[in-house]
Amino acid sequence: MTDETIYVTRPFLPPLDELLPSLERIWSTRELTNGAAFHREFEEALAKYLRVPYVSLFTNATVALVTALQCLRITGEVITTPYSFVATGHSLLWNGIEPVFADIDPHTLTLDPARVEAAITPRTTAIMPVHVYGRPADTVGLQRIADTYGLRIIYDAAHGFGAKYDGRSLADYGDLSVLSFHATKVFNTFEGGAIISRDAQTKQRIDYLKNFGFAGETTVVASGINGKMSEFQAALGLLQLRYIDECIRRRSEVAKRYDVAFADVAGIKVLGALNRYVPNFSYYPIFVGRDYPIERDALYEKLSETGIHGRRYFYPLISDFPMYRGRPSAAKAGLPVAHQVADSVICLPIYPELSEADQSRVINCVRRAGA
Ligand code: T4K
Repeated sequence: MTDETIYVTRPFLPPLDELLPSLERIWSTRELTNGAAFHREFEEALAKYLRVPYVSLFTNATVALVTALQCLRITGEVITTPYSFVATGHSLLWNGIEPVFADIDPHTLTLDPARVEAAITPRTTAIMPVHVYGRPADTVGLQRIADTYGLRIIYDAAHGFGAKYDGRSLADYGDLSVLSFHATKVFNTFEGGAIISRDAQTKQRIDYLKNFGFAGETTVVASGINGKMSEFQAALGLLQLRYIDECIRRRSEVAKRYDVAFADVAGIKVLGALNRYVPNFSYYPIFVGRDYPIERDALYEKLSETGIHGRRYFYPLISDFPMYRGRPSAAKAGLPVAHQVADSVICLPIYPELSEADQSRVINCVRRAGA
């Protein structure tokens, strides 16, 4: 047994020698960025792999979220979830949009359509749900509300790469969808992200917006940002696509072992399978309940002392950070489910190269921590 630190995730990297031909091409062409050959190739390859209409690559998902909101000219109030990474809320603040928090559903762990409906005001223009841990939001319920009230939906699908719901990629829902390719994600290009759009005109606007608004050498049509993915990232992404199915398969093995190991542990709840859903096993959250002998934070500390870096994704809630907590919708009383979930979660290590021996250390710690 090893005593080395076990991290919540370790990025998968393809063999370096397989990347070298791409690097040589970049070195010889001197085309490093601004939508060159690898960028175009990767966009096409991704659209094909994910079976989505249009892909616009970005430097990361946060800039992609900011741009997605600008693309649809979203203003006023947007109803969003407190149970996410801060980037979800920050993308609204960066656009001068008022985030309105609604409580989550205990099964999807993201926006509960009934709570969304109750939060709508004349200033509401859009909904921003998250496919938490790469599991689907209530896409049907949320779309019904959006259609009834004339609202747009931008999905934060940062965790959703490779997951499918009802035979469609999770990135294929809503008006726009945003993926992350950050180092800690199922599919990584070091940093990276993408917006998935439905028609050529929308993709064109996104592509202007991510390139300062340039529509030609001397024409600027919008106050765009610099959100472009570099050629290095795109070349790496193309190579990563060869390995993604095997990565997800290996993650599924890890998840299966956890499922078996925790099935009889009183007070530890895990997320089960869902109908019509093909998971990507991006995270392995456990929820520590009252029947477990010690509290969530005590288990978290025990794991840390043993060299196991679990993460409390997502604790604290976005609504509890200083730039959000003064808002009426951030009050604890209105978000009971989100608080209960955030106070009980720990995400355990899961990644393709996690060894069985290391996973056993994690399992033993969780099984024995309360004993
Ligand atoms: N929306 C949602 C729902 C998101 O979860 C995120 C990002 C976004 C939007 C925004 O996407 P990006 O703009 O990032 O594309 C991490 C990530 O930085 C962040 O991307 C991610 N969500 C969030 C859930 O987790 P930290 O602060 O937990 O990362 P860090 O540095 O503590 O890394 C966690 C573990 O991963 C480390 O213990 C070790 C390992 N690791 C990490 C890195 C960066 C490595 O082994 N190698 C590495 O290079 O935020």
